[in-house]
Amino acid sequence: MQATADVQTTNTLDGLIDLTRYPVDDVDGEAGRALIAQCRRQLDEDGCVVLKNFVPKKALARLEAETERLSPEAHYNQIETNPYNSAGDPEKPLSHPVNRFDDRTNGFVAGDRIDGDTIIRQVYEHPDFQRFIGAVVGMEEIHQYADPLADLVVNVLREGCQHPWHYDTNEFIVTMMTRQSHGGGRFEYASGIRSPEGENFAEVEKVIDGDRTRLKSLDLQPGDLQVFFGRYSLHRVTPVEGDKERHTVIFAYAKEPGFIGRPERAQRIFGRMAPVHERLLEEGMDRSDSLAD
Ligand SMILES: O=C(O)CCC(=O)C(=O)O
Ligand SMILES: [Fe+2]
Repeated sequence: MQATADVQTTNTLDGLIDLTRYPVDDVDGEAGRALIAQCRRQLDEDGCVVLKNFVPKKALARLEAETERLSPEAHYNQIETNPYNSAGDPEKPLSHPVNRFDDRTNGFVAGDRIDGDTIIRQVYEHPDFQRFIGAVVGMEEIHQYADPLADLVVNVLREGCQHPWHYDTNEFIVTMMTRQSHGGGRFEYASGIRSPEGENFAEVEKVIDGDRTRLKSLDLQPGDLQVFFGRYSLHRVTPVEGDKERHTVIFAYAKEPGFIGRPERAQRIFGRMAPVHERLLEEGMDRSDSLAD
């Protein structure tokens, strides 16, 4: 019976998302449409929207416990990166942004460690949530990755760990904070600092040098959901201070179904591959796309 199935689908988000404040289960209703319009306006202006307390207070202890349990499974890969995730350019001065390398020191828990009964996976996979995110980012449809490692990941930053200034290559990123550190671990960004028309290196250099005039710094808390267009907004997570880890969950979606990241990337980011990556490696992967770093 269709009606029963619908009711069940809708119900699973009950208690996991504050549906009164954020009616993602009714995007065609008046409140749903108003919410989407507001999110779209903010994304348009700022490239970022934060939905505070998206997960209701009652579910926070459970949410925090989920990534706390998973975090020992994180794979840490320390790399030196510039904002462009590219090689440096010896023709340019050392002060140029392309030559500004810094340590990226986070750990990732891969998606195949995150069970179906967790809040994070239930939200990530829920058709209503996907429809809502699609409407917010202006895409008719969005699809979960078909990559069992990179679809849903926990980003773990221990004391002293950071995610230095960078741009994303993903169209958009959806993150949910599940645990905040005692100090540091702030998400900072320079909205729209570059554009398809130009890199704006002079301004980027100022930001890397410590100029904070155009920066926004978010006070994210467990249960907050963030949608971010990181392709044109330079951003970072500042070093974590204190012995409490910072956890964010990254929900990865693509425009087309069936997206699988490159096997080499899986190996680098997660320290291993899934069977699907091994198969692709054997068959030889004829494709140019790759995931954002
Ligand atoms: O953990 C976060 O808040 C965001 C990290 C980030 O910028 C990224 O994964 O590209
Ligand atoms: Fe990023």
